Amino acid sequence: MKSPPKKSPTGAAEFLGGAGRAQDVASIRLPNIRRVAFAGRSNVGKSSLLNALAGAKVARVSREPGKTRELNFFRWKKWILVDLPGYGFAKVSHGARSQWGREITAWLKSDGNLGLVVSLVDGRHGFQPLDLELLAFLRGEGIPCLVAFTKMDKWKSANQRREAERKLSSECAARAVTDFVFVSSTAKGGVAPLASALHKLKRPE
Ligand SMILES: Nc1nc2c(ncn2[C@@H]2O[C@H](COP(=O)(O)OP(=O)(O)OP(=O)(O)O)[C@@H](O)[C@H]2O)c(=O)[nH]1
Ligand SMILES: [Mg+2]
Repeated sequence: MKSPPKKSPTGAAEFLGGAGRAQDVASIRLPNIRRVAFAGRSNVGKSSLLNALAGAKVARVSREPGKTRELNFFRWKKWILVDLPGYGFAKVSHGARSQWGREITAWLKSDGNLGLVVSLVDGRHGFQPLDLELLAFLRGEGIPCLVAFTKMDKWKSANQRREAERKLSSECAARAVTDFVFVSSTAKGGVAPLASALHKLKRPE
């Protein structure tokens, strides 16, 4: 797919711009409303979840990891949704990977309007070391975080899914993670838990 459309067909979500570096974000004139950022390993489903939430294919999705290379900003309702490049992408050099990490953390630290980071974790694998690093960073910075376990449609039966949810819930308990949801971008209604969590966010002062 080429560059994201300026507006979704329904007009519900609007692409505001993308930045390869934290310092370039300032050149995108972002409205003074809360940002909700989607962070997680490459291919975990960040762009898909953003699209499912907004009800429009505004962010680029790919089977190939490493699709999102910029911080992409979308206006949706009263929020700015931020699609972040993924971390842990094996095909890029170590230097490029740490550069990405630096850019993302620099932006997360500097954006005064950041309301929430949705930390996406593949529901089939649970927390990986880089996910735990992100959580530790967010905690250290006092940035509110909601863990979203993704691809929950991949379980073959309701029983398997229930068992997976039980295991993931205890992983959360072990790590003192209290805010988490189970989502699927492909299942109809699979993002309802995320939407309701967002609606509970405090409005900007
Ligand atoms: N079954 C299933 N597949 C999903 C789901 N979410 C994403 N996918 C698939 O996973 C792949 C990666 O999705 P993306 O949304 O591009 O992932 P990303 O985290 O934005 O990836 P990068 O931009 O590369 O970091 C695509 O093939 C999606 O169709 C889901 O909830 N269920
Ligand atoms: Mg992406």
